[in-house]
Amino acid sequence: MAIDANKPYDDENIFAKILRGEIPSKKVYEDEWAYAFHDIAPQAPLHILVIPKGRYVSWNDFSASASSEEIAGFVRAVGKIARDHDLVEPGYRLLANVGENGGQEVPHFHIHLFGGKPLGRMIS
Ligand code: D5M
Repeated sequence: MAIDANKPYDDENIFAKILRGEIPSKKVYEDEWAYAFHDIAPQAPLHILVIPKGRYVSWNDFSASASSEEIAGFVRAVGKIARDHDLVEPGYRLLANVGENGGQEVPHFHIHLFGGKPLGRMIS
């Protein structure tokens, strides 16, 4: 079920637990700002989730409240993960679901990175 992105951050959400190491994940990258792991239900041959280490429910509060350093660190991490997976030449897709109409299910901001095949014009 889609979440209300305007609620306060819930420290018991599943990605918070992954960040704390309380539940397992297939990690592909980690630095000071970001943690990335394989999606549990991949929708493309490569489907990675990149999450900030900070406590943000969605793009709404991340874009409004994160420091410039944090935003830059996170964005650079997403780019590095794409390069490290040789996605620059074939291309890939980035997606962030936001709130109820966006179909967001996990209330910790995340970017989906899809790759590994031609993805068509859009995922809806
Ligand atoms: O997408 C939330 C995504 O999170 C969805 O593609 C499944 C994925 N997911 C949920 N639980 C896990 C665990 N435990 N590991 C890896 N991936 C997970 P949304 O944008 O919120 O709709």
